[in-house]
Amino acid sequence: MIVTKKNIEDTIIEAKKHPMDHLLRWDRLPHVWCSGCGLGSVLSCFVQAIANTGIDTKKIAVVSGIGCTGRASGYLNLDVFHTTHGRAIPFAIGLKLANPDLHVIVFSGDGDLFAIGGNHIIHAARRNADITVICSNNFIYGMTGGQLAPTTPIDAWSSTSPYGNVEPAFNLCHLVYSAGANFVARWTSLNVRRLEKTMEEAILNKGFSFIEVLPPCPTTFGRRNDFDTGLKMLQYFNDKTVIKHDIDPKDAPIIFGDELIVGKFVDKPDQPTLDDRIARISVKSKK
Ligand SMILES: Cc1ncc(C[n+]2csc(CCOP(=O)(O)OP(=O)(O)O)c2C)c(N)n1
Ligand code: SF4
Repeated sequence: MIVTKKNIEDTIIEAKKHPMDHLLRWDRLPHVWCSGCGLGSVLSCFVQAIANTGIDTKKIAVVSGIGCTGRASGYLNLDVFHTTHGRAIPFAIGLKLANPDLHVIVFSGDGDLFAIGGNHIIHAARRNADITVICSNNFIYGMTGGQLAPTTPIDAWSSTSPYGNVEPAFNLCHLVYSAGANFVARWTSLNVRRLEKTMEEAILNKGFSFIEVLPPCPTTFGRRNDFDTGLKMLQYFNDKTVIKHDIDPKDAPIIFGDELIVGKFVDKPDQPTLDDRIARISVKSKK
């Protein structure tokens, strides 16, 4: 090949391409997330997991609510929906019921899914609706300035608990498991390989699959709670994380200062899903 300025430039452009480029919307970047925020790592695991599943991307839909986490859907080069506060789950269930061949994935924040959206998520789990939910739990309402969330650990500081939080936090994994979820896991954003693998499994699992991911939020949670850089929070995760698979999620509450239990807690793929039950009545009604 004759070496020209043009083909050197083409080679450089080619080398700069990332293998996951096709799953991202480059026209939407740079993203809005703060320096040190863990959401970029979580999104990176997510696109890699999608690629690993081998599912035709035309058969994937991603739904988010609002907040910093909710912005993730806008960066994906897939069929994505940035919905209203707390309504990602009913939107996702509607998509799945209308087109059962779709793999529908909800990617949203702890405030969005378990505060205003709390009623929807417990009923989606109760029905064992065949969707995947990835919940980024940064222990706070990030985007709106660090207000107390139902996940804020007891004693933690937030903009609306200036003397420390007096309310016990939800254990999200226990909540969805006790409601009926058949796949439940928790990782921090530091556990990238495990998180990626678990995301792949959750997307392929039939039934209500739930992954809680803990990313650092140095800006609104961290700076009020001695983790003013992303690195400090990651160091905390590194020091405190203990991996336990196949446990009852009730034994894995998040209490700051204690060991932080992560792992694939529940994987019971044989439970009938909402789709299975609907298919059964459609067969009966045809008789
Ligand atoms: C109906 C409604 N009420 C309030 C808001 C304001 N709001 C925007 S983001 C947000 C908090 C989101 O928290 P979380 O889901 O934990 O996401 P994070 O920003 O922490 O990733 C709230 C209350 C809104 N957008 N819509
Ligand atoms: S406020 Fe927190 S969650 Fe939101 S982008 Fe900044 S660091 Fe990330």
